[in-house]
Amino acid sequence: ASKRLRILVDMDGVLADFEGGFLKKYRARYPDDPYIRLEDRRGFWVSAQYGHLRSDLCDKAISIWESKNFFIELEPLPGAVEAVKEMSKLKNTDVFICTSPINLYSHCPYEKYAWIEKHLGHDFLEQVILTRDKTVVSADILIDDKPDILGVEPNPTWEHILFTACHNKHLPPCSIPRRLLSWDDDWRGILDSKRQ
Ligand code: DGP
Repeated sequence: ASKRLRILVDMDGVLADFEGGFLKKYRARYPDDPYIRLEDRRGFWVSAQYGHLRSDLCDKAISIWESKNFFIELEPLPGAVEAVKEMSKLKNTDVFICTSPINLYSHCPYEKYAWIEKHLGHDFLEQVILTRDKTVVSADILIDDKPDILGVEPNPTWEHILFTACHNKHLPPCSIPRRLLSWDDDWRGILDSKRQ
């Protein structure tokens, strides 16, 4: 049996290298300030860890992703573009990109669309969902690197698959969702397990 599947794929940290892009631009802009190596990142919120390192670094971190061209210039994560294209070609499979833009809307929403057109093609713009609350979107699977995905819906329809990132790889395996370690991992097997 093969029921039709709807998959939500997050963008930053799953398709686009937010952490790598952030660190590169932060170090270029603030070469004399301390920084956090990717292997030392803990917690989803970059600004929180930078603020903890030194209080003025919170606003400096935020200034990086609030800058024009930050989101459009993010590199795709290894295998991401190929995997999503392949996933969307599977029969009985609908793939949507589900991403939360930052609230400073001058550049980020525009650049997210431009990134998707550039890397996945114009037709993929039909599949974009911009929302700050992913719990109200219905799907079978949400592939996302954020460990706690909360919103107004207490019982989202999707199963959260945690995409491994520098900030979440040390979380204890109990109490957290199933993982996808990278796009080389068995995402097809996870989809098949939901088709029943
Ligand atoms: P999503 O991955 O769709 O849940 O979107 C979360 C966005 O928040 C993404 O662009 C990364 C960004 N982000 C990472 N750290 C921070 C932070 O400390 N503050 C804010 N405002 N955004 C952050």
